[in-house]
Amino acid sequence: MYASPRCTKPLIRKEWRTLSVDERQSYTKAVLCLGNRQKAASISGIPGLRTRYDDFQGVHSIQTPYIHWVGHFILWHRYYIAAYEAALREVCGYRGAQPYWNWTIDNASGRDMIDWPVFNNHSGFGGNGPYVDGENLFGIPERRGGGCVPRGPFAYPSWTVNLGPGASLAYNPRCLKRDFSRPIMEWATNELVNWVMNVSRYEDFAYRLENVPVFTVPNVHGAGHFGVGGALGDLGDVYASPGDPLFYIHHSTLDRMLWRWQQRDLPRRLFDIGGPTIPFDYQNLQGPNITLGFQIGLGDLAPTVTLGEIMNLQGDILCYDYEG
Ligand SMILES: [Cu+2]
Repeated sequence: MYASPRCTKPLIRKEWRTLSVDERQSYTKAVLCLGNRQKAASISGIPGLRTRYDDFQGVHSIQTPYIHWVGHFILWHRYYIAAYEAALREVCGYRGAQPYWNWTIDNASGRDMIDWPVFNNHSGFGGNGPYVDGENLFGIPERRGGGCVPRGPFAYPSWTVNLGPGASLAYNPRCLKRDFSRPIMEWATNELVNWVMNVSRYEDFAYRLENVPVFTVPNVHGAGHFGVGGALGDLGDVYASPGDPLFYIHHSTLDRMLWRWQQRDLPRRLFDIGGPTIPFDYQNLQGPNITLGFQIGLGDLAPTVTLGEIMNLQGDILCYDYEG
């Protein structure tokens, strides 16, 4: 009853392991298409862009200082993923919806990370890189990789990460790297998910989702980034992390958490918003909180919208839902 008349057939986003092998491969093929088919770069001012996939990584990179540890963190990424999903469908003929990766199921399974469905070489995103020695600035525990992902659809050179590392926007094609850390990945439990969701105000939900950026306090967002990216992998690079296609299935899970939380009291939570406009300014010493009228953009990838316009997954702008 809260759906817009413009959204009659929402795309249904499913958990990765519930897709058939064919469906999984059609998704990774579409990602490869975005990354490999040379397309005119559509974002101006980023010299390193070569592909449509790079457009997304580039937009994330230039906005990184403004979209993390702010009230709109999860909503910016909601809109970003929806634009990515649309590009997979419109540019690469993908017929499905953006999948999500429920890591709590894998953690509860007790299986080795390398045996998890998302890391399968044939029907997933490939696995860890081989162990290489390297600087471990944050002291990521039990890092196990760091080298180039050797097999699967995103092995070099069929897949290249073109931007980064860090905030660099120069063309710097290189292999995709992963550096698994089981203890960090294991943060992502049902218990932690429930802790994030067990609040009544959006502001508190948003805070708990990101939590403080230290490696002694668990948080679900960091679990996916640093559990897979570790110290040397791309997913652990705050700016360049969308260079690893896993970024999008990880972040979809966070978006699903927000939607599930909103659905517990939809009439109120379609309109409840808060949290700082300036990173870490939770006391509002430097600026106000966000409001429903706060605008976010994705450069040339999609029109600028207000947060109020993307609160509803079945509104005038977005049109999708989550299964499971
Ligand atoms: Cu991000």
